[in-house]
Amino acid sequence: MSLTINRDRLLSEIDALASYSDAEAPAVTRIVFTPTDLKARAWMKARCEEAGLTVRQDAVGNTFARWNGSDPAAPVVGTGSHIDAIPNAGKYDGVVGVLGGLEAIRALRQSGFHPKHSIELTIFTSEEPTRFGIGCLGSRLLSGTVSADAARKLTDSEGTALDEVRRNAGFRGELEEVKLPVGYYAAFVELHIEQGPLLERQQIPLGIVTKIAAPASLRVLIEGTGGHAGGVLMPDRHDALCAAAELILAIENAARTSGAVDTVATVGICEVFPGAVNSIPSRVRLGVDIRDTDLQRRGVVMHALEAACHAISEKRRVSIRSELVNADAPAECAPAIIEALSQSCRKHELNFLSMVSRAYHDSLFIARIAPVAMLFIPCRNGYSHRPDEYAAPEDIVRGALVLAETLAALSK
Ligand code: HGY
Ligand code: MN
Ligand code: MN
Repeated sequence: MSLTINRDRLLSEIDALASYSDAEAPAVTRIVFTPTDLKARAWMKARCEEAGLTVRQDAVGNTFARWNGSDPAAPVVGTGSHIDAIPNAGKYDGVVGVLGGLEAIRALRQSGFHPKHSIELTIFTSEEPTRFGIGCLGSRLLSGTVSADAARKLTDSEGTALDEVRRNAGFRGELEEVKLPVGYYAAFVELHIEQGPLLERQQIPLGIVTKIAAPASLRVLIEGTGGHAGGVLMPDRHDALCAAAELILAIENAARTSGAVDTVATVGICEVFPGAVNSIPSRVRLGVDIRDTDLQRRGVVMHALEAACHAISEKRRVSIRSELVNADAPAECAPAIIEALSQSCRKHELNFLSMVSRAYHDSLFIARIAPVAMLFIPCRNGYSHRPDEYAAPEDIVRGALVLAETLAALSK
């Protein structure tokens, strides 16, 4: 079987998809269920139908583009990723897995390959936590990791409920229908940029992911007394932003001193109220992201956060309340899928690095219901979630080629 990836088409489609953005190029912003996202979804659906795939969308907008295999009863071999993008992101995160997956399927169809298992490209809804505060909403619902009832309680930053937003976006049906039946997948493989510097540093063209780190996120509300920036003397202040500053540094310190490089913590959201230069901050909302490959170490950082909340609240006489949004287990990738990826790399005499993914992905949740592995390609300086995110054309093509080879091996 000789496989040819259509490089020009793949690269031009990545550029075309990037044009669906609410930010100035080269930045990409594509928040789930916004008009821009819906246009991008419609464009993706047309590309999949043009490629001869049958497309269905579920009640939360997960999109499945299927190439029917010769045995309709056989479990599906899946691939895919996401096309939503956080504010001021790049154009490769998620997109390489979706368009690279589509291109891999096209190359297999063109080569005359006929799968026994149906091969299905999935575009997962809301991989990014931007709109509803939790990552991987679509794959959590597909895998049953989040229940329909719990999902219905989610609201976006305007307070609009998920059900209302998705129905207005045209996705009908009940969230209960999203969960996939047991045994749906025979295998799932996700192609993604590394979002880290290791492959580039070690000059290795591909990464095979053996483990996906465990993400946790929390919201913290800090309330002080506020007041006039001139009239309130320093000893009388209960400044919510100064308390937040202490807490942020305590969180950073806990991650830095965990004893392992795999422990990371970020405060990516800091909303200050009332946000006037001459008014002492009375309320601060923080968004905290804590990850590790080891649950016990992650737990130590989360306990340190709680202890710091208590100590700072006492010392500064402000109220501090933390709310856990998610605390997920890590995922071990399946040896059989790792082996299939390794065989494909060897077949093309491509070196690869076995590695951990510190970013989370939809595969983290699909791993709850299927044997999963991921294939990484390098990204320049490891940059991601920034407009200068970049993957070289030859790396993208190599990733799609090895993915195609692997999908063929798994769907025979
Ligand atoms: O945050 C993550 O790891 C993913 O890129 N959403
Ligand atoms: Mn991302
Ligand atoms: Mn991603």
